[in-house]
Amino acid sequence: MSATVELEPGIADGLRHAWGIGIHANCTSLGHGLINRTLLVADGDRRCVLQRINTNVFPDPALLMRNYRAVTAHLARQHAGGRYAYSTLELVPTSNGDAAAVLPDGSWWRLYNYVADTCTFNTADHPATALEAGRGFGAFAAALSGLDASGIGEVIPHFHDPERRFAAFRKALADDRMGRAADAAQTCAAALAYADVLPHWRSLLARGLPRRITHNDCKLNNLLFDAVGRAICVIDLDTVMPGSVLFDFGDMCRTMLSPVPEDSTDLARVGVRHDYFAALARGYVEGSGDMLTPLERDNLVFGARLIVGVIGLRFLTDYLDGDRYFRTTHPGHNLERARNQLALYAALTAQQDALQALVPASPCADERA
Ligand code: GN1
Ligand code: MG
Repeated sequence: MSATVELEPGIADGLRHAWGIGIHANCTSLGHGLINRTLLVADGDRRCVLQRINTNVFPDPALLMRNYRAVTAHLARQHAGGRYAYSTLELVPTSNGDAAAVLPDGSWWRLYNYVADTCTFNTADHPATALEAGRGFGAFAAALSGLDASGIGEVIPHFHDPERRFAAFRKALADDRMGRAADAAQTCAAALAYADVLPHWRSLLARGLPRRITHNDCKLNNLLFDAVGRAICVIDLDTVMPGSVLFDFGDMCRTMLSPVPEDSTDLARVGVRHDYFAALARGYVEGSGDMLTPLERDNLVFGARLIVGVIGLRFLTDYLDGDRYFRTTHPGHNLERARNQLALYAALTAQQDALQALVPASPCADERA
């Protein structure tokens, strides 16, 4: 059970006005997000999830909330029509009917339903979890394929763009503003190997890799499970925007193939479990129905390399830059995360062909070149 979090009086007042959250409400920290602040609010019998949006990371919170509304409304319609079997987050509007409350200090807050009797996992402990997660995120992607993309803005432009992430890393390394590059020399050398993925990425774009509305943060812990291990609800919809299924599949691989979490320093254990990959790929192909084109399906493992590498670069860039982006709990935390992810990237690279051979040949949508 997490400790009670005391809200500053100005914030508590603002939240009372916006949603009638009582002064006796009990707030505790929830989840493992590295960006937003998330609290579980228990107010009498009412339980809700309260989030403060990190406006350094999401500079246009109004756009973010418009997306959020469009996505949750679309998923709710799909669910009601029997086309999407999973639950959806439901925003609780403020007393003015707004999707979020902007408090006098400029902070942005939102409230949504708490999905009771569910839990999250940071790593998968059984291939059945990977199968279930693959199906859940696959169904989510398929459900979003019917959403009018013109209503969804890019909340963080170029979020998973490998070229830009690589360039940002090289700049941080050259600037070395905190004088940390020497400590991290070996990790930086490993990160430079990421240049290997760029030509193939460019070729996929040139060959018409579909741009779709994707989740863009498909970590295992962004899926709620019930007590018997069934996937119930996809959460953390902040980064839903135009992207590629390779990004989503990559994040799933990132958080389910290795037996240890992304910040484990036990690098000897970082690796790829083939039985988990087979289960995940099967689940994703099944869950997404006939959505995947052959180009997408044939590059799912490449997507894992792409995203694991991107996140390794982002952690390392943040370390070199003074830990200004990701929440850390101790000095060197981002460097530890980077080492872990770059070790996973190397394992995926070495095993790419064997893994891709495990992707089931599904009924694929026709190639749309
Ligand atoms: C961040 O806050 P959280 O944990 O949902 C990040 C993701 C990273 C992840 C690494 C907006 O997500 O891209 O994969 O940390 N989100 C943003 O754990 O940068
Ligand atoms: Mg997130």
